Amino acid sequence: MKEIERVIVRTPSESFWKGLTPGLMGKADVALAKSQHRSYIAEIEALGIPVKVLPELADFPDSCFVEDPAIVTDRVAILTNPSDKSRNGEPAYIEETIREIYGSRVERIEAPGTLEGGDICRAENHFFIGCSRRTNRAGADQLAAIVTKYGFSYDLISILEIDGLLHLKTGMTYIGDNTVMGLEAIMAHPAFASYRRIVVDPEEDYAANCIRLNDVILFPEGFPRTQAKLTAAGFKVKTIQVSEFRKQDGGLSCLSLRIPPLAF
Ligand code: CIR
Repeated sequence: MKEIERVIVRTPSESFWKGLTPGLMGKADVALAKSQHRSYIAEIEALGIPVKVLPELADFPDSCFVEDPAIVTDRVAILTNPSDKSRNGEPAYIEETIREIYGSRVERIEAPGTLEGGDICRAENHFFIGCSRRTNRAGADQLAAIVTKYGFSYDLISILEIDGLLHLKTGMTYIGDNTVMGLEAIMAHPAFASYRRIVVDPEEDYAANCIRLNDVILFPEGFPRTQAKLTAAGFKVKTIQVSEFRKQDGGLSCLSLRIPPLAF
């Protein structure tokens, strides 16, 4: 199955440790983050998927979390409007790369709407749009209108009640084959009722964010109980170390834009 044709990432810069985070897990080690990032790229390339590596941006400590400033689909790309001042300039730095691929098929979230890609989960022709402290209702409504225009359906999912959850995808992943995986509080939402649901182990919340790359699930190292659930459900899992990105509140999905074969 070929769902991802190419991937875009951005190298973490020396300022990486200064990014937004409550800091509960200590200060990130930049050298280790860079090395883990190289391994992330290597894992993707090993699957035969080409990776475009964008240069680091020292003025934007969180800019390696490239999933947040843009949303990519087979039909359109959307430049977002990150809510925090320190990240709000990031879409401008990825626009050229996005336009090289999507040409004029690029839409944009505008103020007063705010939206970050981490809140947006695509499941085939359907979008789960998270409303969070980063993605407000105006931003969610703008995205809903855009995806509808391009033939997708959607559900809005508020995560405001879930303590400490940054983005919707911090707490869930669509892993293909009509299956979602995530925190119990999210999996209980009626929008997921028609999916096969895998609840992450209560001690392993961080494992709720992973990525499916064609036939493989790239999964964070150190969460054996949830990993076992995925394996038991028939998924092929490959683990990777991402401790330094976790310290900055980022997961595996945040580190890349995964572009499917274009349908236009
Ligand atoms: C932030 O707070 O914006 C970054 N430190 C982490 C962003 C993680 N991105 C994501 O979940 N998509």
